[in-house]
Amino acid sequence: MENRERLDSLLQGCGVRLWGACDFNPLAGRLLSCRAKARIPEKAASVLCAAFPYRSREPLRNVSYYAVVPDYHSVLLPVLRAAAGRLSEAFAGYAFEPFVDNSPIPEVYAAAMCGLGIVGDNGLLITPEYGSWVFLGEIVTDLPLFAGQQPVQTCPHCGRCRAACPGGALTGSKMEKSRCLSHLTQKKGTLSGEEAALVQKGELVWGCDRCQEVCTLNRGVKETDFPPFQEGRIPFLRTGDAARLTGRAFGWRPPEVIERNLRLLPSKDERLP
Ligand code: B12
Repeated sequence: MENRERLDSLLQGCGVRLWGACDFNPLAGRLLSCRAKARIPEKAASVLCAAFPYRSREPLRNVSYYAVVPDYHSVLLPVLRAAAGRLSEAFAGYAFEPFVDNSPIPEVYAAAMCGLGIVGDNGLLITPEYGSWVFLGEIVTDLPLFAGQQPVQTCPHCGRCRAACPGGALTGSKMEKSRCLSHLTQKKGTLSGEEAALVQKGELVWGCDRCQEVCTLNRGVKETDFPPFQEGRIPFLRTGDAARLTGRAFGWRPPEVIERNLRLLPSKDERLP
């Protein structure tokens, strides 16, 4: 890729260590519908994807690892905005738009096309260094960096994630969201009896990590060395915490959702000695 070294030093300077680039065109027909879609530059040509590791081992927790750390949207957007700003200065006349999660880009596939890792049967991007314990974000630009389709590699299909999924959400060719505990623990309102029973099969009052915990490619991977995710970690929530704590990934839902889950998993409301 032309400009690789220049881009690398610029992105590293902004705290973006793991990144890659791919052609926008193969993604154009697969964009997710969301309001942020309007921000995609008119003549989008390339996507710069970045991965940020977030996991440190937690001996005791009742929320999934992604919610232990400060809200990744608030952490990563400023990093990518700063990077986009530096890129605009370095490549005058081109547009650079950052996105995190709330993004029209199917981030897992885009990151795989950028060579950041492979796509697991659990639908997640698995990097060689940190496994799947990374958040993704990207900058879409009209600067041509890469043409053509880069192949997306997949995991060796060992079957562990499929077998371990508490809700059996990974049995078909697509993830069945309605049986995914991550989805159910985040769902607003009253859960049906079947949904509540599934939440009770899990261990966590927010999110689910089962398909990642059993993944063979996650064995022996490095813990996070990204400073914003090494601090401010809250692995355990008790009644009342969700309303009190701000700037967390669960903040986009009313606190009643976690309170409901704590009632479904009462033993998880007690901090063990
Ligand atoms: C909505 C969403 C969820 C929903 C639904 C997920 C789903 N798969 O339907 C719920 C709440 C369940 C969820 C759960 C989780 N999520 Co989520 N989620 C998203 C979000 C916002 C959109 C995903 C989406 O709706 N995809 C649409 C469906 C249709 O995608 P799909 O089934 O994969 O179909 C696409 C592919 O088939 C693709 N495709 C197939 N073949 C090919 C080939 C090529 C060449 C291309 C280009 C595309 C392509 O095209 C389809 C349409 O785009 C993304 C961020 C993003 N913008 O991508 C994060 C994201 C995927 N989630 C993330 C995380 C961390 C999680 C959890 C681990 C959180 C947790 N601990 O509980 C769990 C994991 C559950 C699991 N195993 O998937 C991370 C994943 C990071 C990683 N390492 O991969 C992301 C990327 C957020 C981020 N910015 O970091 N999530």
